[in-house]
Amino acid sequence: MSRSAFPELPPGFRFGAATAAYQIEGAHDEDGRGPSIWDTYSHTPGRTLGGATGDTACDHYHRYPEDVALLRELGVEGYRFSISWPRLLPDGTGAVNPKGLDFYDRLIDELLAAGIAPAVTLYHWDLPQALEERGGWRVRETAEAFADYAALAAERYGDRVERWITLNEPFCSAFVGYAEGRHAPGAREGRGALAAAHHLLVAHGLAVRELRAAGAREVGITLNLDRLHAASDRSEDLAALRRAEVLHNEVWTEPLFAGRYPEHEAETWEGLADGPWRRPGDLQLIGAPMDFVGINFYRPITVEAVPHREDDPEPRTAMDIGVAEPNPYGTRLTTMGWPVVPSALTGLLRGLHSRYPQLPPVWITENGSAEADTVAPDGRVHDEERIDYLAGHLAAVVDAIAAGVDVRGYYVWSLLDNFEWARGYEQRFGLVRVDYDTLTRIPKDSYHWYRGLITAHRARTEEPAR
Ligand code: IFM
Repeated sequence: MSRSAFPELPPGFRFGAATAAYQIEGAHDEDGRGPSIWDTYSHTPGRTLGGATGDTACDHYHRYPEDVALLRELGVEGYRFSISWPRLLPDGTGAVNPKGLDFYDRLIDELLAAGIAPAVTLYHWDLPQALEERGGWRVRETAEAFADYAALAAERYGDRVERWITLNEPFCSAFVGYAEGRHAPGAREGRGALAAAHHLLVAHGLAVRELRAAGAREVGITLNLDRLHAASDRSEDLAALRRAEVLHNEVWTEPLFAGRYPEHEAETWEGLADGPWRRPGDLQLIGAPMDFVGINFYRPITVEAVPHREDDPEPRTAMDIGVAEPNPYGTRLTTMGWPVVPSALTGLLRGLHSRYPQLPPVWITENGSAEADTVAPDGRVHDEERIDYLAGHLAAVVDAIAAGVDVRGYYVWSLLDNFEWARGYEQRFGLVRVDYDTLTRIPKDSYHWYRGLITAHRARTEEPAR
């Protein structure tokens, strides 16, 4: 067991764990669920490592009582999971699937019975395929369909859900999905990606309106903002850094927290940004106040200029910004190849806090590491690296709070090893190991460490009973 000291978070700070529907549920064609873009993408040869799909994943759809028992034993106060849009609405709009609705009723009730507060993400990348065929996030109708789906979910589960997250990491949905093509739907279009980014923000705004109308308790969004550095002080790399700041961060933070589009967007996209997808009133819609912002953080990114490809039909896209290799930070890499630099989380949070006076309270909605876990002869998983990673990043949160950032809680990514998108099942992020042959769950040492941290936090911060 690791000796990593427990970081001391303030009284009232909350601990949780996170997952996402397509990454764990499986049961992809069961009980009326429709296909999502990730079903299509993962079933397309060559798209995912080893042809991995989410067809079975962790079989959470059938094993959720066991997984909730693991959460209860872990001692977390909250569980962040996502609803599969095509499980509720197989075609994205129209006919509702009652068995899909029932599944999340059962999950939520199981959580509440275990004393765990549900935090629901409405969109963690699994767009109904039927909507992609009608244009996907390139078209505004998808944002309108999302609002209807949000209203349906809020109406059904709003009495029991503590926290609603409209979108998870819209950067990935828009730019990794529609510009780089490394995620579903696998498109490579600069223009389509910019329209998608805007429609995702509109979808968020419309969903906030629906959630508020249904009396939702707390409403926010989850962003994967990045702490960025230039690979050198060459003017090309500094310009690449400027573009990356727009693309990774300001596309989202400026409309959400400052009521404006990014100042440097025109030079970033050479005139493409301000497309016909923008309508009067959109900024007001997108910028409606939220109760919190979720931040997913894993690693800092170094950018360097990559020459524009002559054969690229679009002027400038995410594909023009390269990530410098190897690790310029001189620190350990996780198996994702990501450098471990906890201070970058403090820097990111402090930067947001000083730039945006309107920033709502922050929740870290994902943080964790993929490691080369193995089962030791004693039957356990001794994942010291993950424990060090978590301890370091929680200490970074302590530093951010000390510097004045209002951080309320932390959801570790992830409860379970799961389907890591295009990288299949090789990357293991879980506190709990999943054997993909037997679907057996084995709590790792990091699980026991996190439980110890939560217990120590409670003992240190809670008022003794009189
Ligand atoms: O697994 C993903 C998750 O779905 C979104 N945030 C990053 C994680 C690790 O890559």
